Amino acid sequence: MQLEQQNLLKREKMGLFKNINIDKLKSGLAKTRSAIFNRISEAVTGKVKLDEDVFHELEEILITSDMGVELSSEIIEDVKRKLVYESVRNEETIYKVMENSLTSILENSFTNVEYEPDYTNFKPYIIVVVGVNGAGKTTTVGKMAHNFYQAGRTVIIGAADTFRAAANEQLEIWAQRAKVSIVQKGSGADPSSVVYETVKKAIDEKVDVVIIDTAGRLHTKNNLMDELSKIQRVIKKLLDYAPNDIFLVVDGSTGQNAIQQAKAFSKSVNLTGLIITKLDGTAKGGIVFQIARELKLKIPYIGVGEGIDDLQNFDNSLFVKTLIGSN
Ligand SMILES: Nc1nc2c(ncn2[C@@H]2O[C@H](COP(=O)(O)OP(=O)(O)OP(=O)(O)O)[C@@H](O)[C@H]2O)c(=O)[nH]1
Ligand SMILES: [Mg+2]
Repeated sequence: MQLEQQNLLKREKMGLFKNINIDKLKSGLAKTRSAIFNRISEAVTGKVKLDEDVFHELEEILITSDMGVELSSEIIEDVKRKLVYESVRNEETIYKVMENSLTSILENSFTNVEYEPDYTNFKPYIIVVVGVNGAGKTTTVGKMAHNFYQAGRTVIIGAADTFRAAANEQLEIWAQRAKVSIVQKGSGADPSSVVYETVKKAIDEKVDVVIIDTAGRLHTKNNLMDELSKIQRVIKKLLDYAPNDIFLVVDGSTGQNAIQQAKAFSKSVNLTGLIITKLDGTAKGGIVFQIARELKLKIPYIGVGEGIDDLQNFDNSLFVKTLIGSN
């Protein structure tokens, strides 16, 4: 048996592959974790009584991590209410109660926990990745392709960023790393034509997943946003159920702006989820809670580094545990 085929069988046996690595999450979220966890520890250690000053300090910590003024105050009120039922009110109890409060924010914001494309009913399953310049789209497409390949799926990447000359080369390198195929045309070609060819090839070759990379665009530029609507229409013409997912990639270190971007992109395409990247580079990972709460869009993945393995499946309770320490 060919080595490649053996590998494929091995990967298929693994079944539903989730890229969740607790150590990676921990190191990737270290900055936010220390901004929240270590500072809470400082705020409560040695305090005989948890008075208003302590709660005020806790609220400040949450605000500094970018959870927003309103949400932070709501969390602290919830923590206070929950603490009433705790017989021992020490540092450990504070963490437990906070973990509880933060997890429920995510749970109440979206029902998804486990993102898994429905390959059975939709083949090929089509994912389009959109976002402003430099958000991390191309990198995310490469990492996502790797995740699907690891799950034993066949993947084609469509290089619909025909705007920048270097974009093709960058995506091609990612396709090689992830061991998947790619469809590309010269720079300046109509992005929709690349999309058409990619989806057509996926149908002909019975490929499981298509991931389309698109050019970065300012969400305030109408003509560029129209181009995305056109891509969506072209896909639908070939497959009436598609695209299955349109993911907006947002840079986690840009804070509130992510929410504005999501609102603007939603006007041109039907966003189905958000991928928050570069959480490793920021101490303000609390933005994830604000984003989840305000947009109520699923978060299939988060980016916690530049490596191929650094696109981690998002899991509500694991995310909170990683930030608040009981992991
Ligand atoms: N630290 C870190 N860097 C990331 C992450 N995701 C992407 N990057 C980096 O962000 C930079 C921009 O990433 P790209 O993938 O090129 O972004 P893009 O959205 O495709 O950019 P345009 O196509 O120019 O709009 C690169 O240097 C990536 O390595 C992440 O999760 N963590
Ligand atoms: Mg790109």
